[in-house]
Amino acid sequence: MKKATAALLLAAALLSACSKAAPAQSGHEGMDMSSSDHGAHAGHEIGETAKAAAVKAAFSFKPERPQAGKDTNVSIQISDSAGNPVDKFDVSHEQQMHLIVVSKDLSYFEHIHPAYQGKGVFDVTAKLPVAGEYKLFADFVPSGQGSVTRSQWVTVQGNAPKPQPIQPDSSLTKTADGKEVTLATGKLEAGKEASLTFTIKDAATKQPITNLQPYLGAVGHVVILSDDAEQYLHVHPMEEKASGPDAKFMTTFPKSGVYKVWGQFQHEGKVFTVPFVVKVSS
Ligand SMILES: [Cu+2]
Repeated sequence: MKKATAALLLAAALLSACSKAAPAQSGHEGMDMSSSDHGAHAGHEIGETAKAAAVKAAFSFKPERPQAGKDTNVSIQISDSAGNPVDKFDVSHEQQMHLIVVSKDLSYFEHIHPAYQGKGVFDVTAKLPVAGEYKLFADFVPSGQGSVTRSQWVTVQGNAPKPQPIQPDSSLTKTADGKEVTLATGKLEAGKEASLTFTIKDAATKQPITNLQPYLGAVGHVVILSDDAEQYLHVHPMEEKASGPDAKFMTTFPKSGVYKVWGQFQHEGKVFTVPFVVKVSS
């Protein structure tokens, strides 16, 4: 009798554990950062070479449970399929690693550059402004292996603000830091090459800006995420040496759905970021 009860309890415990695990697996890689293999099973991006696909990234945070608005140290250990540190990285767009940090609702976006510390470890201080879930994307190039992207969810403790809905923009003209930026796209279809052209004007005078400065070695940078933060695209301009008012990018959206697009440009020594939300049809 006692045994039967114990078995039943165990079965119940297993069941509840399973039902808890299921949404985390289908939704995202899980927010519990205590486990170290999340980076590894975040999956490799389309187009990665076989060798690059075996590259693992283990993210760790200090403090282990990041606090809203406080400095969080993010450390990323890169290793190969055998678990040995990868210690040679190519510089891509002036940096050995690009790290994109977004909140789950994509209302928060940060693009920072972890510094290489040796032995496969990159390090950076990030600020996660409010409670809630965040996803980090590390972009890097292990020498001779092509570009790699690895991601990790992390939770900032506390009462998270209500997520902001991600809805396609009715107008693709935005103002940021005194610039008026218009995004022109052709028809956006999943799996087909799409062009994204940003045209930048002075918001006050409406004069085209023709002296954009190189930002990370190019006229601009574009990061694109699907609304569930599963599809990540880092796009570089067609003509890196352009200086405005147009900056043209080409990319291919892997699936249909809603995507957020951040364009980043530099003018008079200051980087500005303009977000757009677009819909990609099937
Ligand atoms: Cu970067």
